[in-house]
Amino acid sequence: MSSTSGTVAEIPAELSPAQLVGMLRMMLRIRRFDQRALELYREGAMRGTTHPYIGMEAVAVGACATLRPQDRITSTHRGHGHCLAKGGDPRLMMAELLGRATGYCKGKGGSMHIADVDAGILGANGIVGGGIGLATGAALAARLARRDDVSLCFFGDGALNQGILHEAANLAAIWKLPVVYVCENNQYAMSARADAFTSVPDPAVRAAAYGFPGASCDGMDVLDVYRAVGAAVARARAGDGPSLVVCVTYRFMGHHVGDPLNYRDKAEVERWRARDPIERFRRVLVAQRILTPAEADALGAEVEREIEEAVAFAKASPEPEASALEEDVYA
Ligand SMILES: Cc1ncc(C[n+]2csc(CCOP(=O)(O)OP(=O)(O)O)c2C)c(N)n1
Ligand SMILES: [Mg+2]
Repeated sequence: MSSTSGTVAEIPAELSPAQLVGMLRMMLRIRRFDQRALELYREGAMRGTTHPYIGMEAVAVGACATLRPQDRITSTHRGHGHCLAKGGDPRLMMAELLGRATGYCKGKGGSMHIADVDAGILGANGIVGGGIGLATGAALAARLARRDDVSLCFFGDGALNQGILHEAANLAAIWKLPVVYVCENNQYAMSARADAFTSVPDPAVRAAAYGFPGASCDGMDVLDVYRAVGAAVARARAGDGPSLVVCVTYRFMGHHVGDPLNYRDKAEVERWRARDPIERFRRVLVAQRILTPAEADALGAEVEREIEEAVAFAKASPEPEASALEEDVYA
C-alpha cells in the first residue's frame, strides 16, 4: 500500500503512456459526469435521486483498467463511475438520468438501474450488497462455459455485514470461482461511520476466514488500486479463486444529492480533499513527463465537451410514450 501522504505507487511497467492518459481521462469523465448530474438534478431536470461518485474515481478506474472487455462487473447505487470505467456510454447514461426513451433503460429505470450487458456491466443496484450474488453467479457461469472471464464485484463498506457476502464468499472459495470482491471503503454508509458498524478496522482481514487472500489498498491512488486489483484479477483468471480487495477512499459529496451532510467533521473532509485522486494522478503524469500541464488542461476541456454533448443528446431525446408503460416489465 502506498503511503497516505500524497505519494503515489510506482507506475507499473506494463501501462503505456496512452493507457495512463486514458486512465486520467476516465477519472475526469467520471467527475464531470457526476458534477453535471448534480447540476441537472438541482435545476429540476432529473427525477429520483443520484449518488455522486466524486472523490472515489481512482477505485473504478484502477479496478476496471485491469479487466478485459468480456469480463463482467456488478455495481451499486453509486454506480456511474463503475459504468463509465467499464465502457458505458455517457450519452445513454445521461439520457437515462433524464428519463428519456434513448436511455439505457428507455428512461424507465433511472440512475440505479443502468446496465449494459454487452459491455459486461451487469447493473447498478439499489439493494445494498445486491451485486454480490450476481457477480458470484456470473463467475460460476464463466466457469461452466469454460471461459477465463473474471467477475468483479464493487460494493460499499455498508454491504460488509450483509449475509449474502458471507454466503457468496464461502461458496466462491469452495468452488474457486473467478471473482474479485472490491470493497469501496469510503468509511460511511449514509450517515453511519464504518467504525461504528464493522467489527474490524481493516475488513480485508475477513478474507482469511474464507481461505482466500485479502488486501487493502489506497483507494485515492489509481495506481495502487490497479496494482492490488490487478493481482487479484490475475489470480482469478489463472483459476486460483477469489480475493477481497478493500480500497480505502472517501466520498467528497453527500450520500445523495439531498444529503444535508451534517455528520462529518470539516477538518476530516479537508484532509481527504487534499488527497484528490485526480489531482494526484495528474501531478504524477506531469512529473513523469507523460503529459504537459497544457495537455492535461486540454484533456479536461475535451471531457467537458463530451459530457455537454451527452447532456444535449439527453435533452433532445423524447420521453417514453405512455403506450410503452408496460413494455420490458416483468412483474
Ligand atoms: C438492503 C438495503 N438496506 C438498506 C438500504 C438503504 N441504503 C441505501 S444506500 C445505503 C448505504 C450504503 O453504504 P455503502 O455500502 O457504504 O455505500 P456508499 O453509499 O458509501 O457508496 C443504505 C443503508 C438499501 N438500499 N438496501
Ligand atoms: Mg460507504
